[in-house]
Amino acid sequence: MNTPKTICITGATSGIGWATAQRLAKDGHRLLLCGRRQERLQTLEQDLSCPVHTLQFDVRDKKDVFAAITQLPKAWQQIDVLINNAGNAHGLDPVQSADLDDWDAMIDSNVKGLMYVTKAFLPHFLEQKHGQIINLGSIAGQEVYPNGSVYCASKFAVDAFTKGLRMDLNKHGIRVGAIHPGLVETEFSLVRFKGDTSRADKVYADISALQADDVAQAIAFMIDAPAHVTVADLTLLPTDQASSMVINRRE
Ligand code: NDP
Ligand code: 8X3
Repeated sequence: MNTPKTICITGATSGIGWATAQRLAKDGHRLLLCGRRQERLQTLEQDLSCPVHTLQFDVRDKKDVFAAITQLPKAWQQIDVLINNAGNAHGLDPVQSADLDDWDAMIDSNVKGLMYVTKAFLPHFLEQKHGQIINLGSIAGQEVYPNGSVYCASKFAVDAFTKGLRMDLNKHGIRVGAIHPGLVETEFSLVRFKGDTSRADKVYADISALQADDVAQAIAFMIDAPAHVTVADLTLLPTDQASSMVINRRE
C-alpha cells in the first residue's frame, strides 16, 4: 500500500471519473471530486469509504473554476494529484454541417476547461514542489477520424498542452502525463449522440470495449509509479480495436 494521497478528479460523476474515484478510494486515498451533477457527487460522497470533498462547477466557467479552487477549505488545498478527466464529444458531423454550439462545448470544456482547472491548482503544486497532473487525452488526439474533426482537435490540443506543461514544470518536480484510451463504454456516446441510446449502443456493439475500470486501473498505475518515474503517455486500446477506424466487430 502506497502513502495515501489527496487526489482531485474532474468529471467524477460518470464513466472513467466515477470508476477512478471507486478505485482510488479502495487504495485509501483522499478524494476531491468535481462535476456538474450535484446529486451524483452526493451519492459518491455517501458511497465511498475514504475522506471525500466535493466541488460542483462547470469547467467552462472560468470564474467559477477559480472561485471553487481558490476557496477550498485548508485541508483540501494541498492536492498531490490532479486528474483532468472532465470532457465529452458533442456530435459526430462533417465540418460543413456541424453545429457551432457543439464545437463551443468541446473546445470550452475539453481544452479551455482543462487549462483553467490546471492553472487554478498550479500555485499549490509550485508551493509544495511536488505533485502530478494526469490529463485524459484519447486516441482521437493521435489520429483524426471523419466527422470527428473538432473533438479530435480538442484532444490534439490536450496532447500539446500536456507536453508543454511537462516542459514548463520540469524544474519544479511536478510529474505531467496523459492517458489516451480508445473506445471506453461509458456515457460518452450517449452524450455525443444527445441521448440517442440506439446510436450510442452501436458504438460498443459486437466488441469487447474498454470498461471505465480498465482506464481507472491504468491511472492508478501512473499514480503508483515511483516518484522519480513519469508515465508521460499511456495508450490503452481494446484488443478488438487497432486504431480509430480499424475495429474487429464480430457481427
Ligand atoms: P462520461 O460522459 O461518462 O463522463 C464525462 C464526465 O465529464 C462526467 O462526469 C461529466 O460530469 C464531466 N463533464 C463533462 N463536461 C463537463 C463540464 N463542462 N464541466 C464539468 N464537468 C464536465 O464520459 P467518459 O467517462 O468516457 O469521459 C471522460 C473523459 O475521457 C473525457 O475527457 C473523454 O473525452 C475521455 N475519453 C473517453 C473515451 C471513451 O471512449 N469513452 C476514450 C478516450 C478518452 P457532469 O455532466 O456531471 O458535469
Ligand atoms: C473517445 C474515443 O474514438 O470515440 O475519445 O473518439 S473516440
